[in-house]
Amino acid sequence: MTIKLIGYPALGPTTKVIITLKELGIPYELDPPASFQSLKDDDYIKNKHPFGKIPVLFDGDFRITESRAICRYLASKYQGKYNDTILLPNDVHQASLVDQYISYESFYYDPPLSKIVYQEKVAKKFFDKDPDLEVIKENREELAKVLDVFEKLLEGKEYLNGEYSLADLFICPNTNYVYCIDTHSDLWDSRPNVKNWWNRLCNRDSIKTTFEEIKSKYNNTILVTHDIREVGLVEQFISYESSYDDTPVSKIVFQELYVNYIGSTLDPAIIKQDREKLMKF
Ligand SMILES: N[C@@H](CCC(=O)N[C@@H](CS)C(=O)NCC(=O)O)C(=O)O
Repeated sequence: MTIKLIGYPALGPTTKVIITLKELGIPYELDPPASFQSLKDDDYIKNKHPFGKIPVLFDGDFRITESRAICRYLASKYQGKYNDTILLPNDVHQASLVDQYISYESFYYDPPLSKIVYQEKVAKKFFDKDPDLEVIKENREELAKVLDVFEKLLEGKEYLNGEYSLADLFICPNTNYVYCIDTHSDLWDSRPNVKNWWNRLCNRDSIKTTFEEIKSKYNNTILVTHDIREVGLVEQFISYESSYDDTPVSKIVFQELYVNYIGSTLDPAIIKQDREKLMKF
């Protein structure tokens, strides 16, 4: 049974799941939602994600939401099935340590990073707001402190838990967004252990190809296939078209083309009136 992933590949949580699927060699189908607004439809909330979010994964009848939970599920069920990659160790102590690093990632590393992503990549594009330089500065400082700790944690190790795991994988999507901004890459590059770790991660096949796809298809912008503003604007223009423009056009079409067929006579006053309306639009 093919695994179906609902999400937009260039958005961090969906990217995490895609990297996990690739790491484990699991075949899957991507099913991007019709629009961001559709995530709030009753049907979507009832049958896909109760908070109206992406990603959502279906494995046959089994449905699971939330990127980290999805990736853990995939590793627990499929690791070892299609290749030898291990993302969650079988040993209970090692697995618990991976959970510990995931917790560092979720609660210390990701929050300041996400705030920088929001200011740099989302505020202008989606809300037409200039990035708040004070927020960026504060969160850079916070992230720098976290990276100082990571620098020590990575001493003598290739990955956070020694061996590569979900903890390393989870940091990749948002780090990629911020690292690609020239004014922020120093945060990683100025710390030798962190820098080597990040380079090692970027050279993994699954991560490299995923980032290359995001760069070539989406130019490292947060959302491109279904840009929230473009979708909103298209819907707005459809509404203009059906509510305003189409009404006088339809009346002229009726007068000019159909009245003959129904044995009636053309009414020049209606045509004149609707031509005037149409010109205003
Ligand atoms: N904790 C969730 C976060 C999911 C999330 O916030 N997804 C965003 C896209 S990156 C979303 O669906 N936003 C739609 C909305 O909030 O309306 C996860 O890791 O899956």
